Amino acid sequence: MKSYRFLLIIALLASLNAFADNSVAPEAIRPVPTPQQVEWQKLETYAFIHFGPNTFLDQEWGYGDAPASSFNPSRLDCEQWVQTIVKAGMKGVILTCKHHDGFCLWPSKYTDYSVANSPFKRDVVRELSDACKKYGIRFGVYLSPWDRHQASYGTAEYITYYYNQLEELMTQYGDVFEVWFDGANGGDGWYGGACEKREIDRSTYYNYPKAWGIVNRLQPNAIIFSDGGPGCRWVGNEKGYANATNWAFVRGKEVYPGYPQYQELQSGHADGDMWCASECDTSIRPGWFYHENEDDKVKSVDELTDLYYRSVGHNGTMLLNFPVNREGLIHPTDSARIVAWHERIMSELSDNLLANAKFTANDTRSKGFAASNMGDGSWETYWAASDGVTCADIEIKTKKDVTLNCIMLQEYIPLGQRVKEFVIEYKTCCGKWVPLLVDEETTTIGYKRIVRFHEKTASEWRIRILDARACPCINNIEGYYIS
Ligand code: FUL
Repeated sequence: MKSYRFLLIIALLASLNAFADNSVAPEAIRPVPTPQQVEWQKLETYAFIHFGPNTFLDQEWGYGDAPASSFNPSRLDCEQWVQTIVKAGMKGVILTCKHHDGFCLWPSKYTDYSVANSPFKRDVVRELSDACKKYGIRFGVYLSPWDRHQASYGTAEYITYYYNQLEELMTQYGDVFEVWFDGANGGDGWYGGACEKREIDRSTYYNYPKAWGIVNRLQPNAIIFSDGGPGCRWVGNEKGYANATNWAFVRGKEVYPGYPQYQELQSGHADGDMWCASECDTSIRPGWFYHENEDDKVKSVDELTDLYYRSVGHNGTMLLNFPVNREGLIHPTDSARIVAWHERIMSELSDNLLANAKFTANDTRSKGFAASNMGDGSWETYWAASDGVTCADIEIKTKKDVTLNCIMLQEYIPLGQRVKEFVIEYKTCCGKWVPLLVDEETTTIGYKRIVRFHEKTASEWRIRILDARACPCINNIEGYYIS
């Protein structure tokens, strides 16, 4: 058995280039993420903004018949949005450039139904993308395929219109980190566009592969969101959480925007062949758009904190919506709430009580670690078991007793998501290993798994990996006490 101080020594040796030997790295197990998907998942939290005529008409799904003059914010300030988002520790923002009502927040040259014909006139997409550049966060685009304004909706002409608008957004506003393809398309009895009878088959009408081709060509680093990716997937609910068991893959040929078995997306497909991690979207208020009567219904810090642990802590990302109000600002209650939430998360996860612990494993690869060349001259290190070993124990010893009620685990995902089942134990004073009391299943880990449990005090802990798709590769273990 090899003993080492987990990441510390590994990082030290890596920096000395003492083991720049790729032969120690396990083989990847498919599916694997692209480097862009890995970077995207590391963003962890980012914001959504819903804003448009609905804001002024107290609606959620506008019919596309509101006059452009209804859009008239009195003191819009995209920097105020971005400052709030930055203070909340979030790394990007996605704007509803066009929602289902078809109104465009930029002066699209393909329609007169846009800000250009509103009393407001200004290009909101420009102002937000500029603010993102100024404050160093990512900018993303939501462009609803479903359009209830365009008379051509339902015909091939609309598809050309949609692609043209996508091109405008992909070329005129700098780098885009994510493009949101909303699967919503009305329900039974809903009409799509001004003249459309509900006859389209959304799985073929939009020719999504072609739309995704436009994104790939013009914004090769952008992550494409839809129910089934290909970049990241909807989590199958709009409540902002993923299941504890959560695979970052789906059966690629099966899932499409509007996928009827969408509840499966809460856990992904264990036998999936396409990497497609989950994005957990929800709104800080009940609605996506602003409604004055929801000013006292903003999610509490407790609720938001719980959602963080069940999204980021369940191997997903957290996409939290702010309904910008009629002034064109994030409401002060929402700003204060999200900043308080960020402070709470920061304080709960700031003191890693396992930072100086000693980690040992009952199986390791020959050199006690593995290193992968990132292709840009840098190396990433992680603990990995020998090839063929799919259960292994990692023991953790602290110098003194510590009280923990939370452990964070991370897999080295560039080589695939591996762990299928694990249990966390502590050693009692009589030397007996006892499992911690966890209120949810301990199955998958993925990019990040945060396990909260009933607190225990001990100086010896262990992570028992009971089953994995291939030898486990773990690159981080931290422990916290959340008071
Ligand atoms: C849904 C839409 O119908 C809602 O209005 C909202 O935009 C949400 C994020 O996605 O599918």
